[in-house]
Amino acid sequence: IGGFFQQKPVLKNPFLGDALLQGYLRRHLPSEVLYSDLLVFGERLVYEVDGWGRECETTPPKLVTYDPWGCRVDRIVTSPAWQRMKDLSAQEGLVAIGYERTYGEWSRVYQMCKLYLFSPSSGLYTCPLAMTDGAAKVIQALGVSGPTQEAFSRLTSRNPEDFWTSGQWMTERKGGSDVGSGTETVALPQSDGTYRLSGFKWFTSATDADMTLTLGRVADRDGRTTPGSRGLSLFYAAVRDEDGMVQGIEVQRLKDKLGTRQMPTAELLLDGLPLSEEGRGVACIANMLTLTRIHNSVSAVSGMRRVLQLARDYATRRSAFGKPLKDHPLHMQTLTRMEVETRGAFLLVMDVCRLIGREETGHASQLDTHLLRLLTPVAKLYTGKQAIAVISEGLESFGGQGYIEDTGLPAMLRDAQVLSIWEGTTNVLSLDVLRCIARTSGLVLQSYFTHTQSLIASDFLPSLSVAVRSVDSALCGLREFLQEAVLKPPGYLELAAR
Ligand code: MFK
Ligand code: FAD
Repeated sequence: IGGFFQQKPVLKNPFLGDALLQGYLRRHLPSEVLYSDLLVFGERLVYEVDGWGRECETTPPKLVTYDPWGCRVDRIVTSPAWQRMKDLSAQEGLVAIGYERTYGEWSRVYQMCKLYLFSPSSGLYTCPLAMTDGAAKVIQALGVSGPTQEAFSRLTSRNPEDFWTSGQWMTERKGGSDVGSGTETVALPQSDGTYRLSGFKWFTSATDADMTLTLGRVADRDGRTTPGSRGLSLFYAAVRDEDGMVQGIEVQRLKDKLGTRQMPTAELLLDGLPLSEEGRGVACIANMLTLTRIHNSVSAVSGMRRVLQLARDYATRRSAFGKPLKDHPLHMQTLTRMEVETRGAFLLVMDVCRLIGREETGHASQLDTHLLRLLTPVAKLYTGKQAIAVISEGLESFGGQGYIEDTGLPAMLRDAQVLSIWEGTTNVLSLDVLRCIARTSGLVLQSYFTHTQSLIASDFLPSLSVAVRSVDSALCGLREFLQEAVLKPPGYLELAAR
């Protein structure tokens, strides 16, 4: 009925459509091989992978608790598309690139650019990849040996047959932000040097992982444990046996979530899980947190970029009041505001990726190390919030269609909402920023101002303005504390306000 049908927005090669990304790479990493890898990957995303991403959303994972004969199996059934994402991730080196280091200190930037292109089409597969990358980093930092040697080579493999993903099981019912006092899982030493874990993990994403890193409290002979985060140790556990069945775990249920529905998030009962490595608890897993928080920031920016690419395309196809939306100055002003936010966030996040690449390849100065420590939580907390706002605005730019489920647009907003919650909420990360300022007697902040001065000198203003707003946001509501506890003598706040 009726003669008019609206053309839909068309996804084009996200690499070709991103002048800022291309410009950034040309400036810092001028490599034809890399450029052509991203170009080809961009085509693959449009013609192959984006459809799998939708399939992950429409065919969410299911938990099969018993087999037909009544045996407990706790099998998480994921869509074929989710399986294909795993193979693709290995083939494309989405974790491996960070460890092969073909581009030296710029390898992380390359890897994160590729993930930035992949993320909005990935059906949330970037979540297990973030944790996999974080686990590989922790294992590498602790020294690759014994069973973790095999784990490391699998986590960083390009061969789909060998490739493993990892979980990051920290949160328990009593504490997600405050894992130090909230963790009730007990680790009992065994005679063979391994540990058996007994506890309940309240949020475990990508529960179909092959291994996990998790926290527990080592018990002495009498079963006594040390309270607080000093009592926590880090454990490695292979989650599956050779037939791919979970071992030593009961999956209580899969969570019914606002978004991220493509990916299983379970409640797990760890019961006699055999373990091999004991680490240094919170301090050790902090390596993982740094990297997964960077992944989170990359996902946030890529969500903003994707909604903008689609909104721009739609503005050429949709007309109102006698002309295309692209010819309405007010509509274009809205898109331009989103563009500025996205560009600033991209530059901030890439700067953090650059810093971690320098640190991992031994090129980091003390200033770089300080900046990485300060800007990782700042970028995560700021872009997490920013993505929700920008993507919400993006949905509005499609009018009513932005609210219609099978356009795929509402899922973008649902999935963005988690970015400010997991991997540390906004306030918890704000406190992390303050803690690192306090623990370095303000040195990290001094490094930040030195850095921003050099950015002004090098015309890098978009990154600067976002970074300044980010720090402001991180410090918001905490100024009194800051002045009293840390900043009274040097007066950094006054400096920041200038
Ligand atoms: C698409 C991308 C998706 C990404 C994947 C998402 C999947 C979802 C995965 C999750 O959500 S996993 C769960 C994430 N959970 C959190 O992020 C917990 C949030 N809470 C915090 O971050 C708290 O600040 C923290 C648990 C770290 C506080 O614990 P404590 O024990 O009170 O910390 P404390 O005493 O400040 O620090 C203990 C040690 O850790 C210290 O080292 P030392 O013992 O050597 O002095 C700290 O320096 C170190 N540390 C803490 N935070 C750090 C850090 N080191 C470096 N960076 C940090 N951010
Ligand atoms: P709480 O710590 O109870 O926080 C509640 C509120 O209090 C928040 O607003 C917080 O900002 C605030 N708050 C807490 N402490 C302070 C403070 N000191 N000052 C000011 N405000 C404070 N966890 C895992 O370990 N592994 C996973 O795979 C995983 N996957 C997840 C998947 C999804 C979809 C979601 C939603 C969560 C997942 N989580 C996972 C859990 C997530 O990391 C935690 O929910 C998060 O860290 C917050 O912890 P909490 O839920 O205990 O909230």
